[in-house]
Order: sequence, then C-alpha cells, then structure tokens
Amino acid sequence: MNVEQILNNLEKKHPGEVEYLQAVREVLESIEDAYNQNPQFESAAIIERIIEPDRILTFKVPWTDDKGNVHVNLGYRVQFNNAIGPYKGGLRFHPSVNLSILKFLGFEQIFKNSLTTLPMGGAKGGSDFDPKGKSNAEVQRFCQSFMLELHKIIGPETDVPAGDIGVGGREIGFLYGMYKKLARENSGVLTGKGLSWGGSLVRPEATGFGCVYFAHEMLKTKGQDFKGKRVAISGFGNVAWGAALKVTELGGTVVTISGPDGYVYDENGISGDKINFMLELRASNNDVVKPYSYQFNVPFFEGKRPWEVKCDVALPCATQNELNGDEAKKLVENGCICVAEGANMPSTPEAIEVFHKNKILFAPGKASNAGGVATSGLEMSQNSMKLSWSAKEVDARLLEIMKNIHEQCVKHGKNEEGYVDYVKGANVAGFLKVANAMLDLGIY
Ligand code: NDP
Ligand code: 2IT
Repeated sequence: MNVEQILNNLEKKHPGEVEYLQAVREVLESIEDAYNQNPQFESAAIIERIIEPDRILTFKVPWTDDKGNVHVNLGYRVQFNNAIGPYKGGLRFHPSVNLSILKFLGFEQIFKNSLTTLPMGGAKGGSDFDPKGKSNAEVQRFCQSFMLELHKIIGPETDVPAGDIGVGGREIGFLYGMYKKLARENSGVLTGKGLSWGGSLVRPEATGFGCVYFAHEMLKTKGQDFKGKRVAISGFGNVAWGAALKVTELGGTVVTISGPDGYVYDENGISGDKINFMLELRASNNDVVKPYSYQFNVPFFEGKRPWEVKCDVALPCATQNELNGDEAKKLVENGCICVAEGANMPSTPEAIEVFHKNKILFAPGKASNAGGVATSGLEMSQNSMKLSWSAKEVDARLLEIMKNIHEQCVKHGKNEEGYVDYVKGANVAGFLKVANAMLDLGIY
C-alpha cells in the first residue's frame, strides 16, 4: 500500500482524532521516499504497524478534594512502540487531554527518542485532570490514585514515564512515592525525579537548554549565533524557563513569554530575577503571565500570541498548534530567520509550509525538544549504574546529543540547493532506525 492509501485508511479508522492524524500525516509524507526505496518495509507492513500503538490503557482516577467531594478523571497510558528500548515518554495533566492528543504525542515520541541515540521506545500518558487552582493535598491524592492503576503496566525495563504539561517535580514525587510503596523497589521507573531520590542534575533545564543548543547549531550553518539576537518565546513553563536561561547565557535577548491569557513584551530582556519570577508564576498554579507586566512595568497583550513582535529567532514552547500560517508569515515579514520548536507540534502544517517556502531555518519539536527525553535517558543510565554524574558531565552529554541530532537532520534533510528540511531530516533519521529494528525483531 502506498502512503496516501495508508493515511486514508487511518482517517477512516480513527475519525475525529485530529492531532493524531496530523502528526502521522506529517511523518508519512516526509518519509515517503525512504519508504519507497526500501521495499522490505512494505512487505513487513512497517508503516501500518508503526502508526498504531502497541496498546492503550484507559482507567478512571477517583480522588477526593479538600471539601470531601469525590471527583472522577480519566487516566491513560499509550504504549506506542518498544522496538529500540523500553517505552518512554511523559505524562500530561491538562483538561484538554484526550486520546487523540496522547496518541499524537506518543507517536512523535517514537521518532524523537530514536534521534536521541539512546535506547528508548515511544509512549505518552496523562489525564484530563486540571491542576489549576488545586491544593497541594489535592494534587497528591490525585497522583496517588493515578499511580494505583498506572503501576500495573510500567517498570524500569518496560515503560518509564516522566513529566510534560502540568507534571513537574512535585507530581513526579507523589507518583514515585506511591509506585515505591506498591512495587517495593527503588528504581528508575520515572524520570524527572528530585536530586536526593534518584534524579539527574540538569533534567529540569534540559528541554529548554537542548532547544537552544539545537537552534545554535542551526544558526551556525549560516555563520551566526545568539549574540545580539532578539528571541520571542511562548509559554512560561518548564521548557520556556530553560530556553530563556540558555538564550540569555549565549548573549541573546528574550523579549516575550506568554500564557493562555496573553503575552508580555519586555524589550530589555527577560533575564536574571525576571526568569526566576517565571517560576513563581508557574508555581502559583494560576496559569497567567499578566502579573509579570505589573511586576516589571512592561506591556501585556491580552489574548494575543507573541508571533507579532519583531524578532530574529522564535521558540514556541507552550503547546500544540499555537503558531498558525498567518503568524508564520508575520514572523518572516518581521525578519525572523530561525524557528526551533520547544513544544510538541506547536506549528500548524500551514505555518511549516510558510517557513519552508521562505527558506528560513525551521526545526520540528521531535528534533529540537529531544533534549528533555535525552536527559531522562541519562537519568535512567545513572539509576542503572547507581551513580550520579556532575552537572557539567550531564550538560556536556546533552550538548553532544543535540549536535548529533542536528547532524542526522542535515544528513537526511539537505536538498540539492543546500537547504536543510529539518522536518524531513528528523523524520527519516528517526524512522529508519526504528523500522530497521522492527525488521530485525520479526512480526508479532
Ligand atoms: P508546563 O506545564 O511547565 O507549561 C506549559 C504551560 O503552557 C501550560 O501550563 C499551559 O497553560 C500553557 N499554555 C497552554 N497553551 C498556551 C498558549 N496557547 N499560550 C501560552 N501558554 C500556553 O509544560 P512544559 O513546559 O513541560 O511543556 C510545554 C511544551 O513542551 C509542551 O508541548 C510539551 O509537550 C513540550 N515538551 C516538554 C518537555 C518536558 O520535559 N517538560 C520535553 C519536550 C517537550 P494552560 O494549562 O492554561 O493551557
Ligand atoms: O515530550 C517530551 O519529550 C517529554 N515530555 C519528556 C519525556 C521524558 O520521558 O522525559
């Protein structure tokens, strides 16, 4: 079957799963040549097998709020593919979570994890639980109830979850505490752990740092770097925070951060204590960035996204489909030369088309945000060895991994004119490794 037929069948099988179908289409369209050149993939139905998850666990998560009311949320774990290593991927707690979103994220994770050079398969999970406004005790009870089900299918050698939107160090702590109680073991079953109980230095910063390392490699292909560059960042969570730190360290000026309420524009740069203030905003559990504008006396643009400002580099670090075709045009008009995704699939297909048409540097999340899961992989290595590496060592490995991913993208994505299609490069490189592993492992 050709790629278009496979996509048509998938659309019929899973109508309405918009994000999942969008992610699969993007990958299949860019690996089509590699697939057609390798008939052994078709005879082993590699694509038909890679686009469906191995299994999905759905479960209810009952929990009690501080007033004694009982609530029921939905919990999921999508174990997508374990050809090259244990299932690996984050947990997202957000009211928008549904199966389509988790299948898109789990599917992307297969190729991202393959690119990291480390042995990790792809998975994702989460819940439609809304952490906004919940007390610490409520979050704790929710996490404990979630783990009562999840523990049945995870393990340090089978499936290793981590954080994502709404799941940070605090939630990983509550989840891990309950896992330890149930499994009676201390192991690397979750990553993003606290430093005193098995975590890795640099994991909190890793996704943002990795994204900026990747963007730096892209800029270097044009003889440029971050010095003096104006950088627009969206989001104000874990990824945006790490990216803001590293951009500033490399001499760039971060001019925006954003939340669901709008964006702030700080022309003097979001650096130093201002970056720490982002952490306070996030920890407040209110999900707004507006207070930054009072605190530092800068403009706030209600209900707007930051892609209308003049910038040299854009790093979308909030969520999927947060940068559309018109916004991409605006970025290009305003002189933006490089876009590296910190979030997963933040650019719509129309936006990607605009970036490619205008030949600007564009990196898809599965390449540029892979530093988070890569450092999770390094946390797993440290747990297995029962050793802790220094921050310097982890950071050096992270930098090497991001450079390696960049090389893989160039190798598989450069066209005759010398333009690098990082989407194609990342998808082809990520796919070939997993597809060849699947061939070696047989059909089952
Ligand atoms: P956080 O929870 O720390 O921060 C994300 C926040 O961004 C959410 O609280 C969300 O608010 C907010 N947000 C949602 N939509 C928008 C929007 N349109 N504009 C601005 N802000 C918005 O999550 P992370 O920083 O961990 O994750 C951010 C992105 O990075 C996600 O796409 C995630 O999948 C990706 N990622 C994360 C990694 C990690 O290690 N943490 C690794 C690789 C990728 P609200 O809840 O109100 O919608
Ligand atoms: O999207 C992602 O890569 C993550 N949320 C991190 C996953 C992980 O296992 O560290």
